[in-house]
Amino acid sequence: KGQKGRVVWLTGLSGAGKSTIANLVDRRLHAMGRHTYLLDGDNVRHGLSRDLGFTEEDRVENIRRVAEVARLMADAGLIVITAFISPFRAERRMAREMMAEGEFIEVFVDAPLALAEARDVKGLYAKARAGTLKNFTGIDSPYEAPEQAEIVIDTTTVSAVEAAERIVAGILKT
Ligand code: GGZ
Repeated sequence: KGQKGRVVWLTGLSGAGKSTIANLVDRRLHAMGRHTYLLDGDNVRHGLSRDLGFTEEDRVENIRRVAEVARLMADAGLIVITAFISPFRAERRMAREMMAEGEFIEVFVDAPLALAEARDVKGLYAKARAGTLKNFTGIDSPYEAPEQAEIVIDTTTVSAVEAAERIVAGILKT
């Protein structure tokens, strides 16, 4: 019997750890024989959304496209894992409403701005503070934290591996 599609929607600041967790979830499900697909900036912003930047308008369009593609893939029976900042509640709600009840799992990868900024793995926060990178989430572009996420990962106390385990458990029980 084919598997039921799911969209596992990770949201959080740049540097919160979304991609790391998403990759772990993807690998773990794959190892269990599940058919998955990971959508993230690496495979979307260089292709499907290559014409888009980081203005509010462009982010809204980016997330709309990601949601539509995720829905198509979930319709085909895949467990789709998405890892985008997706800063706006309205667009996350739109993505949720495209899916059948229970097939959309929102995961808030919660990292305090101060922590993400202190790590600054790619040096983007420094550029945003210096004003050379505009519209940076958390600095001069908003992030609307989820209020109804199915899963909340407090990254100050939960490791990426543990986060992935919790998410996989959450997917398997629904
Ligand atoms: C936020 C930016 C920006 C601006 C480039 N604001 O940490 P990263 O580098 O690897 O992940 C961030 C990624 C965010 O793209 P998304 O497609 O997830 O954003 S959204 O959901 O809002 O459409 C960051 C990099 O792109 N980046 N400029 N101004 N992040």
